[in-house]
Amino acid sequence: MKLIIQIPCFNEEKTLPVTLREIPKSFKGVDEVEILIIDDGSTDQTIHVAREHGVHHIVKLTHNMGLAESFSAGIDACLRIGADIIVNTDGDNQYAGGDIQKLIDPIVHGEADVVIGDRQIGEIQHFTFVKKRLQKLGSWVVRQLSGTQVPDATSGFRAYSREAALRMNVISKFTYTLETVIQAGKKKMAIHHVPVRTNEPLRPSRLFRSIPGYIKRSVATILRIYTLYEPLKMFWIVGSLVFGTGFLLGLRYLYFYFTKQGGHVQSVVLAAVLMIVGFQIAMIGLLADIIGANRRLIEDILYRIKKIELNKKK
Ligand SMILES: Nc1nc2c(ncn2[C@@H]2O[C@H](COP(=O)(O)OP(=O)(O)O)[C@@H](O)[C@H]2O)c(=O)[nH]1
Ligand SMILES: [Mg+2]
Repeated sequence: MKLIIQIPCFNEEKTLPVTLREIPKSFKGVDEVEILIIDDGSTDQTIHVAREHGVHHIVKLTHNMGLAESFSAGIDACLRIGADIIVNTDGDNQYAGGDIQKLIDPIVHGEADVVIGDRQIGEIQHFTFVKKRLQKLGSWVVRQLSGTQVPDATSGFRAYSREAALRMNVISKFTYTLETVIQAGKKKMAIHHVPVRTNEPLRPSRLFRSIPGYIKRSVATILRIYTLYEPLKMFWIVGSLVFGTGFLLGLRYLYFYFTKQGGHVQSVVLAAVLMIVGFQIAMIGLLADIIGANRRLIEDILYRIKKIELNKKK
């Protein structure tokens, strides 16, 4: 068993040494441990610091591509290097390196494909009240949509089995955390969660800068990914709402027509328009569903190609 711990880094020269120091050198059930950092176009000495501290692999992106791209680049590299388990942690030592064993245990024992470290948000002192509420709400929405029990969906402290990593395709540019949970749920992977400890912050969060921006991007990501996996449901819900509004308006018109000697012709026009548009939205859902079937086939081909590619190298 080979474990690779990947750390996405963007200008982490100050905190990376602490993060690396906290990571144990060996783990139960694992023969080899290697560390990989993804340098997302850092302008500081991150790479130099990483080399000095004995990081085994460095994936260097030439300019800042964002966390989601870095995560995918890291997963690709880990698979090529032959990882059987991939752990992702942050470069600011937010997560306790000492809990990596807990994170990988369910995968080592063959019980899980994905294990998510639960920070137990309610107990973190330095999170503001609003941040706690938002994270909890976000996790609740993701649980409903993904059909999983993940308590902390935005946690970046996770372990993936090789199979799970091969099947994962990150599409969004902003956050991979929510997307991968929904994907894993929809692909019926076994997702476990374990309580993990967090450390005091060494610097302020860079991903959670402004509340409205964070909400906007999270909602957009969740909606997009959910639509990707359940296009029929999504379009039918929107279509039925529009159609239903038109239908009720039509009934109202008929009521006035028969009881009060005539309604307004404008409401008939509006009712008809809404019903037609609503119906068409629902029909687009069918089209999206057919396209979705193709995506599933393409994903399966991608999975097989990755496997062939990687087996050749081994
Ligand atoms: N690749 C990449 N990583 C980033 C970027 N911004 C933050 N990170 C990394 O993402 C992780 C979490 O970032 P952080 O600012 O601590 O956000 P937090 O999760 O809200 O605490 C750290 O390992 C950062 O180095 C970015 O633009 N690109
Ligand atoms: Mg952090």
